Amino acid sequence: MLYSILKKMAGYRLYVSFILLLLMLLSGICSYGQQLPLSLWYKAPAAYWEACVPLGNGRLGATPDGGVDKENITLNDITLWSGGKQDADMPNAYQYLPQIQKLILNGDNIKAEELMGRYFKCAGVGSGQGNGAKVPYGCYQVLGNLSILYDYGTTSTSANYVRKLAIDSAVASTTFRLDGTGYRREYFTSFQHDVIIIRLTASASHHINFKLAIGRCEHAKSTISNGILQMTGQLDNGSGGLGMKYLTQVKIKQEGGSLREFKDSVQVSGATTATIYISTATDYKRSDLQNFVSKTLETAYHTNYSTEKAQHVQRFKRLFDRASLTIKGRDRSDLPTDERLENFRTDTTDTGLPSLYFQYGRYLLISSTRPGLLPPNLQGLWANTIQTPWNGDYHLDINIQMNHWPLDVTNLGELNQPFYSLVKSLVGPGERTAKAYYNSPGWVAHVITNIWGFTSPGEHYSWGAFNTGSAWLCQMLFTHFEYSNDLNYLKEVYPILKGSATFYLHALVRDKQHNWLVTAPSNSPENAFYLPDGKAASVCAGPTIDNQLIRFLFNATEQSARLLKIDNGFRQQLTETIKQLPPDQIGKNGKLMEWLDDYRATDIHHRHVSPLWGLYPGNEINPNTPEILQAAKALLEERGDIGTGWSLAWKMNLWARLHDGDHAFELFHYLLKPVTTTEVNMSNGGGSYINLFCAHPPFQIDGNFGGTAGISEMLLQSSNGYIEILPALPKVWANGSYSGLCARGGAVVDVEWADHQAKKVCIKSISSGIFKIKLQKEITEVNIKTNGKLRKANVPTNGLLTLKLLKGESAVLETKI
Ligand code: FUC
Repeated sequence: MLYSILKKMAGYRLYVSFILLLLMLLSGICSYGQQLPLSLWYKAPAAYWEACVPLGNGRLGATPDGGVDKENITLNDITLWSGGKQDADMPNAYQYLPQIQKLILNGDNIKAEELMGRYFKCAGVGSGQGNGAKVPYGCYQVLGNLSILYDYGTTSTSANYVRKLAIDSAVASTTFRLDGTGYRREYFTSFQHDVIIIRLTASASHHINFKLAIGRCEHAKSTISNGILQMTGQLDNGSGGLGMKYLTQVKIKQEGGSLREFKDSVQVSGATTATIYISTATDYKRSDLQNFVSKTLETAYHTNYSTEKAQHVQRFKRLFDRASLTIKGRDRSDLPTDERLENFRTDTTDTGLPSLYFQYGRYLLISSTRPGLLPPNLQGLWANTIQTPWNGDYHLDINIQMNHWPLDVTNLGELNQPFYSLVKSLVGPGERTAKAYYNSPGWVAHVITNIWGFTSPGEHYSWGAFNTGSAWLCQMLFTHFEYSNDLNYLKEVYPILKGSATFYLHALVRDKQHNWLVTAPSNSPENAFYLPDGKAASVCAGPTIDNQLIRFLFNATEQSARLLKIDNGFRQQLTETIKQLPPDQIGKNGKLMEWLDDYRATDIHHRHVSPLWGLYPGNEINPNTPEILQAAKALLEERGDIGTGWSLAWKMNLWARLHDGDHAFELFHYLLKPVTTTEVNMSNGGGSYINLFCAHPPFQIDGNFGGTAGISEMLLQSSNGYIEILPALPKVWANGSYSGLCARGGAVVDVEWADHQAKKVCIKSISSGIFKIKLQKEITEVNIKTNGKLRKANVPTNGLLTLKLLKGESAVLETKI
């Protein structure tokens, strides 16, 4: 009986192995290259917060420092904000609008600014100049710190220390030996049961001794009962009252030894293993705080550790494993990441580092947002202070958008949902702001927003008047559609686009000099210029970026209405208005103009490269507009390479769009410049900390996402109506492969290349359509395999190969030179 069961099982196993092998072979048809193991690792504990490895499950974050005797684990919850809902609109601001517009259009920008300083800014203190923790705007804040004091009963020092983050499984570890015993800690923020878990083990029994406490430097009360350590508090609402509540519980499961409770800490002695569970939540959109936190804690606590970990890894991998990148060459993963970063300063042959960085951006995105919650903020979801830089908020003039640049192209489309839902939540407040300042229907958002729906202008006109933040958000929503071709999604977002387009249709004013329709007042984000009389001003009409953004929005809204077969009249109105928007202009020095008039910028190296929006992420500047393309390049050259972290990443994408892979790589090289300072630097300090977090400085995550997008943009582009394979490959990336990158139109692309030439390209279609593939010009022969049939294709004279694919079909192109 037993024999026959075993025989059946063996047969079953064989059968399963066969199926697995078949699946591997089948997926291998299109999936090129094997992803090398991916990790960040160090030989010493983190000496400062930006050296800690980040863990996150889209809601909870943890950054353990891996200290041997004393460990600090910084804890985060992406919803933990001070401040609260407020009405920050100046109710009668619109009354001053005609006067402000007239002044600007007559060249009296300074007088316009004076008026704006009084009547055309947000009511109150706005973001508190980026320090909004105690004002109504609020601030994203650290949740607290878990501190663990270990006791090894020895004065010996540790050996073989390794601190590691496996970004392909979202598990961190710390290992070392002490007096002959091996110690191991494992940490993860579970995607399964939504708790933070730390497991302590040792190679010998009863060797785990520690004291654990949880704290926060304000608004926190710690208590203990029935072995559960609890921290609770309520933050400032910024209006003199109490705001958001939070609750954190910690419970330890141990094998062997004993547990003692103190007033606000616990002590574990002589355990063989100990697993620490941290459950936490805020009352942001939740009324059952206590219930949720306890229930989540108990569910995880009663799940077997290995099962929990396996499920966590599996859920994470479901997203992470969709894309891979291998650049052949040297892989210096033998070096600890801090040394590797330092080595890369002079040795760019470490082609494993760009692959790691690419995947790290995807790791950080999966870890810092999740459907149903919030998009990644300025620091993703990792913060170690109460007053996070710039409030850890959502800036709409580059930062939140850059956070989402890699999303579609690197196959993480569902992570668009939190972004979409944040934008949707701005429509209501944005309609009130549109009325208050512009007496206009539709909705508008300016430069900054928070989880409380802030849409008013910023507190100072020099940066706070930029009013196409909302158009830029809409561009992101529409671009997501371009990748998926999902009409149901388009139907959902259409009212948001229409509301935004409605706003600009009403708010644009006639610039009599050129007879164009322009925004006024506005800024070219955070930059200023000299007026003819030599005075510096920031407020203007129709900066180039506004014209480009509105053109994109109107076109996208018109196209959406056409696809959805609605709003004919509205479509016509959009088409008519598009013709009246200012075109991109070239100044007398041959550079793309940043403003309507050919003003000189007060800072020609300014970090914001706003007029180049039309080149990337927009697409109106492209090879079909050669003169403007040239002028855009000239402007980019004048701006120079050096900048803040995100500015480097933006320029990397721009050089990729200009098909200059080596220059894009140079920018990537700057992005990986080792940085240790966290002092704010607004001009030239960009680089990376040793945990590969992007340094603005201070730490700001947009550069990570922009860098990942930049690498993708070097490998694949699809912004001009066709799919371009390896459009900006640098010399140092001669051979390699990737799989799972996505192109507009609904294609998933895998490529294998050698000597800078694509050898094999696989296009999988996720939505039926006609795909145009731009071949590298050296290619002389193409064989196409569709549905198992091989045929030789004529190499088209214009280099564009057309493929018609039904949903789910794929084509393999084999090319020869
Ligand atoms: C904008 C940028 C800054 C910084 C801040 C968070 O103000 O100009 O460089 O990224 O956002």
